[in-house]
Amino acid sequence: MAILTVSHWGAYEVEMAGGEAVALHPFRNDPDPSPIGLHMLAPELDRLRIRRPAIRKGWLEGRARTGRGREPFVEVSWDQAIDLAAGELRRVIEAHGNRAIFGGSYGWSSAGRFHHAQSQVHRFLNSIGGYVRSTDSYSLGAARVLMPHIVAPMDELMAQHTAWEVLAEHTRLLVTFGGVPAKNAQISQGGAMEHRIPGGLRRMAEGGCRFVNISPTRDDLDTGAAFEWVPIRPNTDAALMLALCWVLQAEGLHDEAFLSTHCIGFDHFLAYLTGAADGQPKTPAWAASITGVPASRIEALAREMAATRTMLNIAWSLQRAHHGEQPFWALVTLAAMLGQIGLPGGGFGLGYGATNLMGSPNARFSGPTLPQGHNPVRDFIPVARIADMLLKPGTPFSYNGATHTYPDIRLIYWAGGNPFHHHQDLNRLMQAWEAPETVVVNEQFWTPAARMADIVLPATTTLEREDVGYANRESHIIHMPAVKRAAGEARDDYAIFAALAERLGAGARFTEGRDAGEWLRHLYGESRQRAARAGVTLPDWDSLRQAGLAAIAPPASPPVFLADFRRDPEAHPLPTPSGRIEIFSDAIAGFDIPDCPGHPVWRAPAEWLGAPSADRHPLHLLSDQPVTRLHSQLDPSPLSMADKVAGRAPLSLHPDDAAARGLTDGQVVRVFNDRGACLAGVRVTDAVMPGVARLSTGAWFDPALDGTGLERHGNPNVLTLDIGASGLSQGCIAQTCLVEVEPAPAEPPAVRAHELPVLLPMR
Ligand SMILES: Nc1nc2c(c(=O)[nH]1)N[C@H]1C(S)=C(S)[C@@H](COP(=O)(O)OP(=O)(O)OC[C@H]3O[C@@H](n4cnc5c(=O)[nH]c(N)nc54)[C@H](O)[C@@H]3O)O[C@H]1N2
Ligand SMILES: Nc1nc2c(c(=O)[nH]1)N[C@H]1C(S)=C(S)[C@@H](COP(=O)(O)OP(=O)(O)OC[C@H]3O[C@@H](n4cnc5c(=O)[nH]c(N)nc54)[C@H](O)[C@@H]3O)O[C@H]1N2
Ligand SMILES: [Mo]
Repeated sequence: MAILTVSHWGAYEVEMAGGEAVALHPFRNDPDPSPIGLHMLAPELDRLRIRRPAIRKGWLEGRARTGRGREPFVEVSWDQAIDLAAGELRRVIEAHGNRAIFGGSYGWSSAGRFHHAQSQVHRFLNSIGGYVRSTDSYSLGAARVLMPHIVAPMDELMAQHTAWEVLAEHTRLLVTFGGVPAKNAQISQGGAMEHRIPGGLRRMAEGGCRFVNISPTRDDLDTGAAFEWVPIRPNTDAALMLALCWVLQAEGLHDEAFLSTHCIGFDHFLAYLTGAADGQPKTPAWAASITGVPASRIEALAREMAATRTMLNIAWSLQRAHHGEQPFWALVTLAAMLGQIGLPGGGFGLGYGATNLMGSPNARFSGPTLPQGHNPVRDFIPVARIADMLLKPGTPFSYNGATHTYPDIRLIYWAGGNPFHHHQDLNRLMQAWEAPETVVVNEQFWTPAARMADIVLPATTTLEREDVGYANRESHIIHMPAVKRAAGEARDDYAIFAALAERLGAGARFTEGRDAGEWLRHLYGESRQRAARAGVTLPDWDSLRQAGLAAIAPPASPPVFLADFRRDPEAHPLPTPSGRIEIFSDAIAGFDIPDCPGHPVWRAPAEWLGAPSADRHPLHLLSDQPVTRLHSQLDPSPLSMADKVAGRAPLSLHPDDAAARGLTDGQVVRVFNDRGACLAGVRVTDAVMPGVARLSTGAWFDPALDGTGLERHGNPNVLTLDIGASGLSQGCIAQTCLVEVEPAPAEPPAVRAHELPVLLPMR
């Protein structure tokens, strides 16, 4: 086998010459390799590497808090950089305690289990007394809080999804809300070693399964055959699901036995469904007026679902919205009424296509993981409440039934994430970012987050360090040798944190006396024992290094989601308070949260096509996951750049919406609302429904800094809304956003996102 490397996009074969990697090729065992990672060696990326530690000029000279993102950087030696960063950590801890350090450091980092930047930074901050953390994720903010109350924790559910081969054999109808986007399943956290979604969908279609895609966009499903597309107004799916429930109930098509043996609270929900509770029956006509889906189609679809083996699926994007808990809760309720949960090919899926994990059959064990130590600091934020925290220290917020208080942050440490990619309302975040006294960032590239920092420490990439690649339910565990020299003076995050810990008197606590090679051997050894307990035999570390990879066989019988629970709910109760599926949750009802009652409901989001503000901003903006990148990672690569329109991120518009504004394909436009504006390049396509604009995430944030809030590159997050999904979860709601589009001014400002900052030598 050739030398392998692993990224979130999958494994690649490394072509070497003279001891250095010169090219990457698809992994021969992968049936549908992703092109994204093939570009990791591109000179366009290398040019943007951070080569030396760098300090923002205004911070170095007088600790000025303004000037982030505008000022030049002064390059310093590692010794000076470690002194400055360690000195600042010590000063803040002595003056304000560890509660003044925000180390949530959200982000995907890179594949490779040991050099995982999140684990590294958290372990380091714990070794020096702890930090304010963040909970949940941008991915699943609403679902991670909701699902444990009503079925089980998301991680547990994701890893149990019914395997593709079972779906191909048994599912006769797949009704999906938000497609099964194969573009998204290019990735898996830790490495999609065998991409299964394109083949899985094809085999389902060949096996005679019929597909209905309910989505504002058509191209998020590709089965290789024809399918039905039901366009729906964004953020209204909960209303449609309720109407499907209403038809099942009205026509007696619901499974009363399943509801009484495996669920609780159906009666309570029924009062709402029929309108007994609020005077509004959730009929197809009612839902049609909200969703734009014809009432006749809703009625027929409910009957079709009840008549055959039906799998329901929902994209994660639906809960990345205001009241995003509701479509997930309504989907579970609809599936419970159909009564096929736990049967092969029936029931529901939470994000088939969101990553390669859901539906992958291989054995499950916990891979090599760096222990994070103990964090004595109790303060935390729900991950997407960062700007609120920075702007409103001391203010209370509600989360999962309790009230907490935003801490007063003086120092931010980030490694492995890009807040100026991932957060909403970036103009507001820019303002909030002036609050902390110091921002330290470990980065590989001069990303927007690096440019917004005070102390920038250059980190190596996966290609420059030895590691081990593993992801849940994937086909292989893979040794990743270092295949090139580090760029400039870049160091492994581990080495950076070991040096900082040493300077702060916590060296032994952080390293436990191990170097990187010794940690790898140790962590792999532990994981190998866990694998053995799960019935998987792995070679020892030296043999894995020799062989390059080891296969992880699928278990004899592929997973069927919640099959044990269905067979015997007494012996295999769910980890909910009742042990059953909670269509009504006493716990959530007891929290008494105005915007999240005790059962699924339709609540109009703050912005949608039915909102009053749609008069001024009549397009619903979807900022979905990009086809040619993972978030902002590798945005400067040739693959990502080839997808841009006039050098800006492509904005998909329906032909009618383009024509109504006199816009043509390839034109540069200004996308705007009251929060900000960005420039983008128009792509006219009937793959988006009228009234919907699509601007995928990940174009590196390029603020014009001219006081108008204009962004030049097409980053949707200058437009998105920065409020929580609800008082229950406080999740990210990027998909709730109205905009208007107009031609850009003549001679629009050039994009400068991929330029290096001014780097000055130390005087
Ligand atoms: N509008 C809108 N916004 C969204 C979303 C949306 O749907 N719409 N989706 C949200 C979602 S689901 C997510 S998960 C987030 C993703 O947000 P992020 O995970 O923050 O985005 P990435 O671009 O993956 O950022 C990872 C960063 O880590 C750096 N990095 C990689 N490896 C290493 C390493 O080894 N060491 C160090 N020090 N750094 C490293 C990379 O260079 C990159 O800058 O975005 C969210 N934002
Ligand atoms: N290539 C690539 N793959 C990725 C990522 C990436 O950055 N690049 N990011 C990964 C990460 S971190 C995550 S969390 C997952 C996210 O996975 P998702 O959140 O599921 O992904 P999205 O692409 O945002 O949305 C999926 C589809 O939902 C549709 N949709 C949006 N709003 C609505 C709605 O209100 N109703 C309906 N019915 N449909 C709607 C969109 O049109 C889109 O086609 O993707 C992962 N996969
Ligand atoms: Mo995500």
